[in-house]
Amino acid sequence: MTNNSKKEYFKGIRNINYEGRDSKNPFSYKFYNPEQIVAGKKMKDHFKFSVAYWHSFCGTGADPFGAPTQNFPWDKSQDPLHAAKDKADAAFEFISKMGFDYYCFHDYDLIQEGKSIKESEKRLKLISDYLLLKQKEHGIKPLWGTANCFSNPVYMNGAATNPEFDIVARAGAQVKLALDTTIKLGGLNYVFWGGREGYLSLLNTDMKRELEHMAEFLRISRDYARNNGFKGTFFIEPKPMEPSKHQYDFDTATAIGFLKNYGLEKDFKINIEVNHATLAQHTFQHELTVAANDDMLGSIDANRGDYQNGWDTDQFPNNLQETTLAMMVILKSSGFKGGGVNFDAKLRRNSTDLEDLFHAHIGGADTFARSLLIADKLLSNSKIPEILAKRYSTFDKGNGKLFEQGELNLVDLFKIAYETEKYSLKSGKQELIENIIFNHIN
Ligand code: XLS
Ligand code: NI
Ligand code: NI
Repeated sequence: MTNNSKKEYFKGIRNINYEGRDSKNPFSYKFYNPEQIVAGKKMKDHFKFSVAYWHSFCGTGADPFGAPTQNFPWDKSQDPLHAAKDKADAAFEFISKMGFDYYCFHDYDLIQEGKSIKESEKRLKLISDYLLLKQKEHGIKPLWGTANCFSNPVYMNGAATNPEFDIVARAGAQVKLALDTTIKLGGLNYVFWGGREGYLSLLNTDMKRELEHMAEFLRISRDYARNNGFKGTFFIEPKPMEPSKHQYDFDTATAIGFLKNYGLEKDFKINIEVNHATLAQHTFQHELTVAANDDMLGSIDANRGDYQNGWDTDQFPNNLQETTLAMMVILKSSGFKGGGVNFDAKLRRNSTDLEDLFHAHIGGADTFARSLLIADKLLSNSKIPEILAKRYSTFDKGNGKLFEQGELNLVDLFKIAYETEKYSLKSGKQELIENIIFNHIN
C-alpha cells in the first residue's frame, strides 16, 4: 500500500511524450525520442536519464541571503516517515511522467537523518521498504546512491579525511548504511563526492595522512559492498573546491592519479559534473576526454555553470555547443561505463511553479538528445575524423610508426633531425573544424 497513492502532486500534467521539433506543446519532447535508434542504440539507453532527488525534491529555493521560496506540497508533514513517503510519492509521479527510468539520491534525501546512527538505520530501512514498492510500481530504480557526509556539522573538518578517528568511523557507519540502501534498492552504481574531503588551511592539515585515510576508507567501503553483493561501479565525483577551499578530488586527472596510486582503479570510475569541470578551469569536453583516455568515463552529472559566476550554480543544461562537444567524446568512447546522465541541476530560486520542474528536465533531455543526433552526424558523416587522422598521419608509417612502437632512441631522433632540412608549418585547421561543427548544429 502506498502512502498517498491517490494524491496527484503535478495535477494537469500528463506523461511527457516525444512530439517532434515542430510541436508547440511545451510539455513534450522535441528531440528526446526514447525508442529512436542512434548510433546503434536506443536514445534512452545512451542516456539513462536520472533525476537528482536532492535538487528536485529536497530543494527549497533557500539561499544564504533568504528563506525558502519553493514551498512544495510534499514538504508539509512534521513526521519524518510521513514526509519522506510524501516526497517519494511526488518523486515517483514526476519521474514516471517524465518517462525516465532512474533517480540518484543521498541517504538523507530519502528521509531526514535521525539523532543517532541507530535511529537513522531504522528510518532508512522503513523508507527503503516503501521505495521498493514505488520502484516496482513505476519501473524506476537508482542510477546511483551516495552518502551525504558534508551537511552535518560533525563533518566540518572532513569525513573520511577528518583528523579525528571517531568522525571517520561515523562517516564509515553512514557509508555502510547508504551502501545497504543502494544495494537493497538495486542501485546500479555508488558515488563518492568529497565536498569536505580537502582542507581549508594547510597550516593545520597533514595532507599525506589524510589522503592515505581517504584511500583506506574507499578500500574498506568497496570491500564491504562487494562482500554484500554489490556488482556495480563506484564513482568518484571530482570538484576542485566548494565547500572546502581545496578538495582532494580536484579534477579528473587528479582523481585518476589518486585511484591508480592506491590500486583502486578497477572498481572506481569517474562521475564528471559539467559545473565542476568549469570550476576547475577545464571544459566539460576536457574532463570527459581525460576520463575516456583511461577508460574511466563512468557517468555524468548534467548541468551547466554561469559564465559570470565562480561557483556551482547547477543550472539545467541548455548549452548545445557544450553538450555537442561532450556527446562527441561520449559516443567516441562507446558510452558510459555503468552510469548515465543525472540531472544534478536545480531550479532558480524564483522558479516557483510546480510545472517548472518539468520545463527544466524537458529542456535538459532535449538538449542532450539534440546533441547526440548532431554528434553522431559529426562523427559518422563529416570531415572531422579525417582531418584528425591526417593530423597524426606521420605516425602511421616510417619513423613515426617506429617511434610509436618504441623502437627509436633519442640518438635516432637526433640523426633524423640532423638530416631534415625543412620543416613544414602545418595548419591545425581549428576554424574549419569549428565551422563544420557550427554547420551541423541544427
Ligand atoms: C555537489 C555535488 C553533489 C554530488 C553528490 O556539488 O555535485 O551534488 O553530485 O553528492
Ligand atoms: Ni554532482
Ligand atoms: Ni555539484
